[in-house]
Amino acid sequence: MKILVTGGAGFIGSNFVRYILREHPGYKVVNLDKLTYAGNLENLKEVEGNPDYTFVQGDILDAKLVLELLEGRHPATDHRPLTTIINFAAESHVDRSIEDPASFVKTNVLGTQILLDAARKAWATQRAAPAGHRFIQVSTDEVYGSLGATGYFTEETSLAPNSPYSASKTGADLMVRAYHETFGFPGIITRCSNNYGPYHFPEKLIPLIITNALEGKPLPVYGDGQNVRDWLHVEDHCSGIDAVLYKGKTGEVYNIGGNNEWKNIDIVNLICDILDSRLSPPQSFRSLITFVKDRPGHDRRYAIDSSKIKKELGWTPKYTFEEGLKETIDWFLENREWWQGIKSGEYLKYYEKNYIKR
Ligand code: NAD
Ligand code: TDX
Repeated sequence: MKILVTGGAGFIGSNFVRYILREHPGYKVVNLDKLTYAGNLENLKEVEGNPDYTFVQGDILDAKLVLELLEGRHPATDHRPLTTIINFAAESHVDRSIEDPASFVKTNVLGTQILLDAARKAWATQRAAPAGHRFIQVSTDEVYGSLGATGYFTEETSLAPNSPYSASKTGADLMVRAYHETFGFPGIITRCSNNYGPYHFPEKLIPLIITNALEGKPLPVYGDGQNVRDWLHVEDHCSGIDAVLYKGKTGEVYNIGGNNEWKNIDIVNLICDILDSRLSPPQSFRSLITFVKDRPGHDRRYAIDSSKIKKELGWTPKYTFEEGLKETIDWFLENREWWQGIKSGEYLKYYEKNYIKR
């Protein structure tokens, strides 16, 4: 299989690149990533010399570059056409989307449409897709909006995004759907709940709380801390995408979730307790918890019904949350240089010096 992964230097994409090269030796993976603030080649050190892996720095909005890669005409690749696209590339942080919605529309909606068009051209798709070709759109449960105290998002739940981020992901999903309906394009959409795990960018709740605690900084909890998220280990998300890659039906949507709901304040307390047991500080890390102004339009509750992917594709998550969270906290304890570099801004200088050849 010859795969174009976009956004493979980010949190989930880099975990997926490592996962796929480990689980499927011989697969060829080309990673196209713009290396925004969230992209980090340190995440991919482990696969750097792997002959089955190629990194190309570039933008999914660059239609010419995407087509060159898909048709095997790009000089950095081995001149083989690529038959699969897994689109992770996105602006992914809700808070940033409130500050700057336009960049989310550009990358998430227009970027996805440009990828779809390039794939359509490269794969010469008219009403029927050539066998074995696949476009997987990595989407999110946030497209369904917010739940009340009960109920779950199924694949049939109507789309009701509440933030510019989730609206842009919804736009992308609808574009994938429209290409399937109109052109017979082999698109599949996955919608996953909140991920956590190694290489999670420290602007998101779990890594922010772990790293702020280790720095002795306040642990900001938005609003009353009662908002609920459904957390899944990133490796389990990767295995879900892998199942869809093999057995998913084109034109379908698959929800992926951990059946693991937590109130934000309970997660923050749990992280503090694990850190207390690991580091025995003079005062509990809980003393750093600070309630702050709520996020505007803050979705109250997400909860995913993932029975379809379980029943139809045989996927099951492997991690329990307690085990996965402890492992993740240990990863952040052992990889201080990684997150300290990002948080101090030193990483940017390091990265410009080492990676960007202008
Ligand atoms: P991330 O922000 O950590 O990584 C995004 C990556 O995309 C970065 O490497 C960045 O450099 C790259 N990128 C951004 N714009 C680009 C462009 N124009 N061209 C090429 N590359 C570009 O995000 P993440 O948390 O790893 O999320 C990956 C995908 O999964 C996103 O599509 C997101 O919507 C989706 N998702 C995330 C979660 C979650 O909990 N993090 C849950 C469900 C779905
Ligand atoms: O400092 C914080 N304090 C806080 O209380 C931050 C950063 C977040 N929160 C709250 C907001 C949310 O209720 O924690 C919850 C999780 O927040 P984020 O980590 O920002 O994630 P969320 O908004 O739920 O979106 C995430 O999951 C779905 C990803 O960022 C998206 O890319 C994904 O689609």
